[in-house]
Amino acid sequence: MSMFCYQCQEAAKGTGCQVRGVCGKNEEVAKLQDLLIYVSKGISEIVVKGKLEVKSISEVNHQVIKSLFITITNANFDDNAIEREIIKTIGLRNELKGQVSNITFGDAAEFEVTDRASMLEKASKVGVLSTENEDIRSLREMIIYGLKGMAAYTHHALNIGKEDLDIYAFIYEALASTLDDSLSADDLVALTLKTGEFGVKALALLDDANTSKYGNPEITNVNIGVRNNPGILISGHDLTDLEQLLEQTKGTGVDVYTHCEMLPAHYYPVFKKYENFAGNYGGSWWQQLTEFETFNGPILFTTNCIVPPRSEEIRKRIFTSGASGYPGCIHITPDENGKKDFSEVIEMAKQCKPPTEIESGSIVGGFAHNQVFTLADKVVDAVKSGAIKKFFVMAGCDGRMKSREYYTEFAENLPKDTVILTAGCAKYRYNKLNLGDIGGIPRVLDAGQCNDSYSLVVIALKLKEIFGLEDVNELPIAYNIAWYEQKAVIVLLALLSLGVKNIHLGPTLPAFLSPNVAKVLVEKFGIAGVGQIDDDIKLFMGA
Ligand code: SF4
Ligand code: SF3
Repeated sequence: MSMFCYQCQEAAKGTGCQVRGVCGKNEEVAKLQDLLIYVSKGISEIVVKGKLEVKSISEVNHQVIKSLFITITNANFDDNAIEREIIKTIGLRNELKGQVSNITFGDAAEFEVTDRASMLEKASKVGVLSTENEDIRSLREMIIYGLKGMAAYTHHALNIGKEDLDIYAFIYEALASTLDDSLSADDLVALTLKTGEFGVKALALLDDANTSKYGNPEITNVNIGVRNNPGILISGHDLTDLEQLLEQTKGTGVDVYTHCEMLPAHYYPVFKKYENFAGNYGGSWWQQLTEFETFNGPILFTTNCIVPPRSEEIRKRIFTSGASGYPGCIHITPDENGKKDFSEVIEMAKQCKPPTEIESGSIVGGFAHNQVFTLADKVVDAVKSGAIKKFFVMAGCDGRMKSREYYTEFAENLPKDTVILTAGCAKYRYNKLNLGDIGGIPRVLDAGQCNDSYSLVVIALKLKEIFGLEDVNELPIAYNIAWYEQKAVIVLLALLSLGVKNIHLGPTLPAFLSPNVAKVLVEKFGIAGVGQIDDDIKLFMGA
């Protein structure tokens, strides 16, 4: 076995990728990612045992969240970039050690590597399978994947200038705990739930960062056709990159289109003022292989999900920033003030043909908490009158497996008196279907990106209050969540920590759940997979 990774829903054979990732990650990248996580654990051990004050080590805080983010599925395939982060993190780790004395640390805090070969050799001893007990391994990895999602959201908030030191302190505590052989499975189950609690904090932090900077999302029709100017396609989740790109393209004759998880940017008032913010191009991340061909212009990835491009021509048009990276693609780094220079992307766009139209019309979204609260009376009346029988939270990720057709068919077959609440790229399975509305309320309410699943929680808690219920599970809301990468893991853990029960997770349960850990989730939280559409709908509707 040359590598082992089972962090995403596409893990080979439902157990783990062992030669090359289904995502396209090769052995070297997989191993370097393992080592980056390992050295981040080492730093965490020093911070925790050395009782270092989180507020006095901000460079380390930022490095650790960036490192976690880089290892998220489909974020960074660039071995050289990951190697640079390992070297940087080891340097920071060694400086930190200089601040403490008389403490013995483990190998993660002490090991040294000299070159790529020694990195790969070390990595092969410290990866996922280095934990022998399968239940401990399962819990450790679930915590780490939750932390990766948490770090991604925290990183976006940081880019907007918002931080919560308690989140960093928790990340250190949790990462250090994954090295601690004295912790039992019960201890790690408790830590998993605590990870969910901090997940809620991270989601709230990012929500506050986004809405305080860009305004509250509002109902918006987003054009899915094209204009006649050349365009830049921006993908991923980072709104600060989008803001800078829109500023720099103003008046250049180059339009900006969103792709995949960047679609919800259109819902924010601040971005609406840009006349060259043209619309959304294409569908979910995995459709990029064909859609980038017809887009014709440059593509800027601010985060995941990158699919290895099929041709040199496309690769040359891909730029990356932040935690994302791809070998041979230009990576745009910020200056000391956080400013990124996108002139190379803009100049390339000017030389390219305008995008080829692949669809036309518009899609509606912007149903985040603030907007939904303004519609609260209407929604409550519809529930009381029986016009709306049930809400279905269908948030999360999309993926390329055929089994994901389940979600389209599920949405199509839901009774007409139900409403889908969505967030994340999972929405592309049903956001272009004509599912109609109930008394003017669309049957698919899109809150935004995967992190805006937070909005769905805030809405649920508000409805609980309005209806005077004791328990959020008494609401007429069912949860049928699709997952793919690690941000969905933190969203799931956040929902569990808020007491949400009976969540269905698909299209398959995570490979990283050992049978015993899966049993705990089933018994404690009623977690279940998905089955046949008709049976599932009957089950959800309580028939
Ligand atoms: Fe496999 Fe997913 Fe890991 Fe990629 S991220 S190597 S597809 S388990
Ligand atoms: Fe999608 Fe990659 Fe997860 Fe933000 S873009 S949800 S998969």
